Amino acid sequence: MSHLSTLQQLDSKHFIHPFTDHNALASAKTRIISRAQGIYIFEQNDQPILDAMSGLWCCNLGYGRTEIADAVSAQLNQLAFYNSFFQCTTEPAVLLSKRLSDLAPAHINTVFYTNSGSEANDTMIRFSHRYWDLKNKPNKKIIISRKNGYHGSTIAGASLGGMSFMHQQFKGLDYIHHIDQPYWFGEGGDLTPEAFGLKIAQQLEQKILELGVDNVAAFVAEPIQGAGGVIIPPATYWPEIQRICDNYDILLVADEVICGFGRLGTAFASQYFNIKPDFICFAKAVTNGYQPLGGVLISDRVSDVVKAAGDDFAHGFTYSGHPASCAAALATLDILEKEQIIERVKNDTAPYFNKRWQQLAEHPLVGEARSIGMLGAIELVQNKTTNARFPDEQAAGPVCRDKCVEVGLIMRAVGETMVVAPPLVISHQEIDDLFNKAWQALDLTAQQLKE
Ligand code: PXG
Repeated sequence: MSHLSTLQQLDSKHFIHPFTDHNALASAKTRIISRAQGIYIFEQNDQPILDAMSGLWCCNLGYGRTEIADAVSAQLNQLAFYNSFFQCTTEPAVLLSKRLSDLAPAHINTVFYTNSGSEANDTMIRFSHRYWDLKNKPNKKIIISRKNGYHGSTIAGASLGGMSFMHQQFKGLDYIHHIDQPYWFGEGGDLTPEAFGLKIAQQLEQKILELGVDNVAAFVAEPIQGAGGVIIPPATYWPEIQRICDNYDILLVADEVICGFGRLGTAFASQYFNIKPDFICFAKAVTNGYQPLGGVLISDRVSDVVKAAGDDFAHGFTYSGHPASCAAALATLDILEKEQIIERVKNDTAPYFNKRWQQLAEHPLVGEARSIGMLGAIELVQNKTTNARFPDEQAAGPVCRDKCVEVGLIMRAVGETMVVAPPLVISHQEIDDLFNKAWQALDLTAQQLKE
């Protein structure tokens, strides 16, 4: 038996994968990725596959970044671990806190570290509750989030998330409430995008009034929904959300686990949309995916109150501010700065990517091609005039995903929406490669669905 088959057998027997149908996996066999360079990943057979999902929305600087690997290695050799409890810390954790504060909007100057985006969202709930308790408003405990949002898979993260298929498998927290998503293509009906954006944002106001303003702590949303299908809200949406949060004194949380660190050509999407969140949740690209690290950036108005409380904020993880993860993040931020990646995305890479991506709208299978920064989505439809979908038994998304792999491209299928988040360092030529492969995969998908 080949080494590959042995690994696949062991995998099938011993490894429960996240978000995976194991019957389907057993018949398909796991694909084992063995190496990667630049924006390409390789399986055992050595065919390059263009990774238009940056790992899982995280390897924004591409693969093979020896500077990050070396920084982690040097830190592990000098001090592999020490905690940041009990009035201790380590140098990388301190330096990273300063760097992240500088990168964040001006009203944000402190950070709390976690190991993941899910824990970042748990942490922002802990901070929200603590803040309102300290402000003598102990009833403010409710968090409002959105249907089809994604905020992770801990109990709090999954409760915040609005994925109905996840809620069917566990009991969510009862103090989390959901409003609709600003998904114009799917749910906009006859409204213009602007009118729809306003209407959906105003659901927040209605929900606050329904639940009682004295009971609501915070509203959380991804600036652009990632896992939900790269849903770009109409231009009217974010200004109205900000107005409502200001008006009712509700904490605003931007979950930037996907949007942060240059994805939209700004350090954070909050700067792109000109919103003023009280918390920014981050993870993923902060280390270019090289080490697990997440956290919450906290506004001065919240952190001043929590710091001044006079007793412990009783929250933390063993690995909050792990020195090797912080060293990876520092090396990542060094590259972002040295190679001027955020500016390049804004002025060059994203405009070119957007131009090419929009051309996919001409394909017979595509009802809409939308993009912003270095995020793109296409809606697969059976009928381009009416935007009618394929019937369930024909579902185009999974077919298209497989066809992409066949032609050497990783795109993610979110139902009937294909999404990409390519590495920010992708060149024009590689964007052309991405476009050509996507078109080819769409042709093959159309052909298979016809048969
Ligand atoms: N918030 C957002 C906005 C995310 O996208 C998390 C929180 C949770 O982060 P952790 O590190 O706990 O996974 C995420 C994660 C997908 C997919 O299929 C997306 C994520 C994770 C796994 C799969 O698109 N996003």
